[in-house]
Amino acid sequence: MTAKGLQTSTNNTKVMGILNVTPDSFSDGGKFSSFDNALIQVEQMISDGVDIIDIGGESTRPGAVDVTEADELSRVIPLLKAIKAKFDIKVSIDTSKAEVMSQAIIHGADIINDVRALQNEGCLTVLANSDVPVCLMHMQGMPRTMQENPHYDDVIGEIKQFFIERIKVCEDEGINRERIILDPGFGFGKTLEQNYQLLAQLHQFSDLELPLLSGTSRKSMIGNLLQRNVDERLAGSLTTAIIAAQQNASIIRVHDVKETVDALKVLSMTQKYQ
Ligand code: 9MG
Repeated sequence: MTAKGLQTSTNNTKVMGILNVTPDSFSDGGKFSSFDNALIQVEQMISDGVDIIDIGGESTRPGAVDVTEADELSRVIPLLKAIKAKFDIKVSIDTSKAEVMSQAIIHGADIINDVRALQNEGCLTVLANSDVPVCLMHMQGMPRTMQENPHYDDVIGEIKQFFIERIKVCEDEGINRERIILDPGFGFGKTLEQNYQLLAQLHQFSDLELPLLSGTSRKSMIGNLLQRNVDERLAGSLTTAIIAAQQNASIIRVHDVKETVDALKVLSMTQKYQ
């Protein structure tokens, strides 16, 4: 599979459903951290029209503490194997650890989603030795402290420069650009204003000619703007999904699959006549 195949010209945006398998899952209250519940959640997302399931065994929310490799492997790999055995669905593994990437690829992962853009030791080599697409996300700082004082002189320009550098590093290592997906990393070391500037100007990354992933679902950029708790952010999440899709985002990463699929279908119907 190449990531380039994910690129959209008219609206054919893919929906990536979030499956957090951490005890402190971001906004499902850890409801789906048990194995069986996770599989039920996958089945539901498939019937709701999901294109890709993104499994994450490390919490990357602001302030999150590190998880050991052994814990992450034990959370992610058995679930990946079970999903691949039971369902016909693409699976992305959200990890920054080389060993988790390696095991995930062996067990059939379709995409590696790395919020640290393959900057951790060994990650480039693992990807170079595979043919799996990879999502390179931008983050300023590290999850524990990234929201303390984010600063940019030019948020779009600096993120674009980061992408250009990481694409070059990947290509030099033998990961060709056809396998790369880019993600500006909403909420990862960005103020509220910077997040909305990024969302409004997502099209500015189009000249890199790679698929874009947008992940705003239920994030603080919505909660803080609207003064809504995490379970009250659906309208905000859908609005941001549509704004991203209108600028040709190829993948939207969401908690609320059914509602997002519906919203994208409505958008797609209007785009036929534009
Ligand atoms: C794991 N994770 C949490 N938020 C994310 C986002 O916005 N993008 C990507 N690629 N991964 C994310």
